Amino acid sequence: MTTTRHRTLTNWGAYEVETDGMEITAVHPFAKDPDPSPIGQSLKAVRRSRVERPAIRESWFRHGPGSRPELRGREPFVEVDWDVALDLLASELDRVRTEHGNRAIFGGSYGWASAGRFHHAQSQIHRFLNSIGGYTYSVDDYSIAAGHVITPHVFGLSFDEYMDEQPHFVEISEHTELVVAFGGMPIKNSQVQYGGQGRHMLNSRLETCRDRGVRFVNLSPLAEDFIEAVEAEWVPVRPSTDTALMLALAHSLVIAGLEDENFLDTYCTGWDRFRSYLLGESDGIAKSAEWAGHISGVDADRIRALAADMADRRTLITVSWSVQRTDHGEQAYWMAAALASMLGQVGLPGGGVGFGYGAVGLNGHPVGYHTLPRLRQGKNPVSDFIPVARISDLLLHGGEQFDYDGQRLTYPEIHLVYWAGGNPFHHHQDLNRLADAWRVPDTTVCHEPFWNALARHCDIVLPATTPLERDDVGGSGNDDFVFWMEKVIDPVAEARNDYDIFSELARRIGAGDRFTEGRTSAEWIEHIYTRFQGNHPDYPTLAELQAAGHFQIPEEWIPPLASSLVAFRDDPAGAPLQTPSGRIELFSEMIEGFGYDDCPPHPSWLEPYEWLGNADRYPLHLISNQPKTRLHSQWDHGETSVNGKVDGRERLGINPNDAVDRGLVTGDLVRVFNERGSCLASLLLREDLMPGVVQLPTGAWWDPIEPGGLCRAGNPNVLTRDVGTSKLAQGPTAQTCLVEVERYLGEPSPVRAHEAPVLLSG
Ligand SMILES: Nc1nc2c(c(=O)[nH]1)N[C@H]1C(S)=C(S)[C@@H](COP(=O)(O)OP(=O)(O)OC[C@H]3O[C@@H](n4cnc5c(=O)[nH]c(N)nc54)[C@H](O)[C@@H]3O)O[C@H]1N2
Ligand SMILES: Nc1nc2c(c(=O)[nH]1)N[C@H]1C(S)=C(S)[C@@H](COP(=O)(O)OP(=O)(O)OC[C@H]3O[C@@H](n4cnc5c(=O)[nH]c(N)nc54)[C@H](O)[C@@H]3O)O[C@H]1N2
Ligand SMILES: [Mo]
Repeated sequence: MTTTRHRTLTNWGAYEVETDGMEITAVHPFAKDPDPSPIGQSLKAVRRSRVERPAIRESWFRHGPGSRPELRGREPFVEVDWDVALDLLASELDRVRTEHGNRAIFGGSYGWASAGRFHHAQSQIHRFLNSIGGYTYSVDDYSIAAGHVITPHVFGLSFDEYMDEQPHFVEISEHTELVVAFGGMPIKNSQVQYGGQGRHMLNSRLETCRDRGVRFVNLSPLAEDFIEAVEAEWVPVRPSTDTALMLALAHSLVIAGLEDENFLDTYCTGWDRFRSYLLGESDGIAKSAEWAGHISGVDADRIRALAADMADRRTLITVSWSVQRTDHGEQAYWMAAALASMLGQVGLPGGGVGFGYGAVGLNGHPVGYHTLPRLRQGKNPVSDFIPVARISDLLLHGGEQFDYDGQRLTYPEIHLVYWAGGNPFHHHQDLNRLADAWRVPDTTVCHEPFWNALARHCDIVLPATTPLERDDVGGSGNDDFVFWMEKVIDPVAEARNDYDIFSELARRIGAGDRFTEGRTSAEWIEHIYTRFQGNHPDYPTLAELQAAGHFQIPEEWIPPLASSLVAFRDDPAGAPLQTPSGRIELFSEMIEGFGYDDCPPHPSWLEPYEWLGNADRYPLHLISNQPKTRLHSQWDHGETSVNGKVDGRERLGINPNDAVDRGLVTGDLVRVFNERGSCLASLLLREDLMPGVVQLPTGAWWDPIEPGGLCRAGNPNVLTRDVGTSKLAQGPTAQTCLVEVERYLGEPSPVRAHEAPVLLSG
């Protein structure tokens, strides 16, 4: 058998993929990657579970838009020729925009899609929809929505700017003495980088820090949120209670007289108001170590000792993104900023507060997305938008008003939903509610390589290629490699590139030239690469990149980042922050002016809508964290993901005490449930999980037995609640969720998630 090898890039790293022309016979990690991710092995499943031909839901095909929407997700599909599908979709897009205006098209299309700068599905769909008059869009993301909105209010920087400025690896290893990590820095998460990465460095960088004497404290329900090698001290914290714990650390500083008065006076505003809340002067409740001990489950003496330690040395407070994916998630980030301000180390090397080190991998100096090749998306003439996680509300409450960051906005009435490169039936909370909301539009459309739950729920499903089936150039703003991504195999069955699908649709709607500018994919890749290289004459030409496969941007070519926090520290009057006061806002008059009952004007503890402190019928807190074995729902049918399951079902982690109470052992088939839904999982007893907490990773393809019924595969989003963090950010709150677990006594129905639906020929 002769095989060939081709370089590709994924969101979890670079690989050389070996093929006999049909199957992927082997996947070899990139030689320069010291710690490659096993997720790459799943690429061998490229021909399985594929959408092979354009498919249209039967009722929609026979009776037109809006027919029997309640059958979405369980009706057969009619397979049709590309021309039939494209003609139908083009005329439906035209009908909706003519009858209802472009705002009736929801094209937010949130999701991670695949690596590759040109074939990036979100860039393609947004450019296409802009070329035909625009669409209702979405803002922020599922990762850090609350962080995105609160950070500018506190630091006067966008969240992305803040992430660029926060202490980087070299600073931490050289200056930081103590890292106090809320939500840890899970190594599993650093496998992944939006856009791809050449090298996985978190492991070795954490070891370097340890060798230089940096001490780590892991404040998290899961010990596994740090690698063992750094010997982090594990302090189990009840989920969704971090704000209370941080308040008590702050209170302990004040009681011991350890807060940095000079920093608070010079660089912050609102310390008085906040201090009076901390001490209980404003509300009668001192936020003491004892008070927070009852809430968070952390011993009061431990809290006081940690506060003293933090004041005594160069301390970096880190907060994972998961911590703000909770009810009132804004407060945790704001409170972390307040605590760091009280230590007076913001703007000092290796001090202050930083967010998401597990997710972005204790990165070095970021290259910045702006410097990479990219496809311009054009201008969207429609001004309507939603905070990304309000998708079900949008569909259910068209015409009604909602709040967001000081604005009163109206949900437009949506008639058509169009998705390419994301999977709302993976990422959204309360999937049974989403399925109800999904019945509202006349038409739902997606481009998908695979028959996952999104594809099953659409009226028109167009088969898309994966990156293995096309050339591209790839790279990430958080990494210093640029890759040539080479096509490995021909498109599977009738799959087409998103670009080619949109080009055909645009042509039918009379926007062909606007969308394509007369270029083929290959010409576009050359165009965007050449434009990028034109700004950096030292970079290789496209031909040189293609020949070499990749290049690493030398450190000295990466422009130095101006740190506004350092400048502010040096000269608070001359280089003020871009907040209303020019300082770090521990009290925000602007937020006070919004008058939100669920987002007070200074960091505050607000009881989450459900948590271990008010657990009754559902006594266990569910953590649905990111999966070790895949990227979200991507390649769920691939070997790395499948090997992590039992009989096709996810494993639910539980503390042995909670298992004993329920008479359960490892390997038991259990039902996880609450009032919103239920799923099956295979039980796994874990000593490294705190009592009262269970853990089920995200990403199993949703596989309900019947509408609203038991999910056989173990998708945690049948259990999570679909409520925003607050009126400020309206972010998702997936990590705030109570459940109960019991042995499943029914006949275990086999998982069908990876099978295609019934397909009829057209
Ligand atoms: N319970 C719970 N839920 C969560 C989270 C949580 O912590 N807990 N985390 C949230 C977070 S942070 C995120 S970012 C989201 C992630 O949610 P998503 O980003 O929506 O999840 P993915 O599985 O990455 O979905 C990408 C989809 O794009 C498809 N795709 C890949 N490449 C291409 C392409 O080139 N073209 C086309 N047309 N399609 C392509 C894939 O097959 C897949 O279906 O999930 C969120 N959901
Ligand atoms: N392998 C892999 N890596 C990924 C992804 C993936 O799908 N697969 N997805 C990527 C994406 S899109 C994102 S946004 C990032 C997400 O990065 P994070 O948001 O940090 O990731 P999670 O895995 O959801 O959460 C990390 C840990 O936080 C802890 N935790 C949860 N809730 C709480 C809480 O209330 N308090 C405290 N103190 N700890 C809590 C849990 O123990 C959990 O293991 O990861 C990225 N990395
Ligand atoms: Mo994310």
